Amino acid sequence: MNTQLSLNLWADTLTSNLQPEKLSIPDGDIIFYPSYFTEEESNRIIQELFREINWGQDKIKFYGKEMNLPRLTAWYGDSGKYYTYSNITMNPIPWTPMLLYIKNKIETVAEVVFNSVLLNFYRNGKDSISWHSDDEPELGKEPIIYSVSFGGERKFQLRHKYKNNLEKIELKLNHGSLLIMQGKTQEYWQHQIPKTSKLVMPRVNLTFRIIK
Ligand SMILES: O=C(O)CCC(=O)C(=O)O
Ligand SMILES: [Mn+2]
Repeated sequence: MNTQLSLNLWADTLTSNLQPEKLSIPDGDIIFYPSYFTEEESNRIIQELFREINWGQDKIKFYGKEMNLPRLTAWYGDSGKYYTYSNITMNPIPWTPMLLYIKNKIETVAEVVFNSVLLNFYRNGKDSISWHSDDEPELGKEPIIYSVSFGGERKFQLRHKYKNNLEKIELKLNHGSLLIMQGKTQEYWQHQIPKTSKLVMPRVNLTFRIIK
């Protein structure tokens, strides 16, 4: 092995951190790995995702009016795993080698195998996703969602659906991080990425899911 390559591999093991942080929240189960992917690897991944993903502009009906979703999206996965989301039924595009690489890498800490991924591209601070739970019937009971982020850091907020006395929870989803939501999280909590007036870099988020 040449010296440069072995130094790079050594640097990679030093900066990738597989130590999870468990959030203690009532009625939910959330685990966060701030640097699941190294910075170098994350840079490589985001460049490829910008280039190769078939990003689309979906629309939603809001009070009878058609509006663009404030982000670009794409849906990849095993064939036949249809997914309905905001009244849009999506047919998955077959996995690319890069998506399979990310999927295999996160499955090393998962006890499940994912069969699909929803990708969101937040072009700037005006792009967002508003309060929702990932509780569509095709995800089954207690969905396991592995959410990977690359690019500009954005605020991720959680609020309890019924206990109004609980404070909102806020996390920063940074380049290379992995957020796991499982157990009763979707039943009791909603989450969002709010818009921001701060200057933020473009961001790609991938939520790996299991469609039953
Ligand atoms: O971009 C994110 O971190 C969250 C995306 C999300 O909640 C979703 O796609 O359901
Ligand atoms: Mn979600």
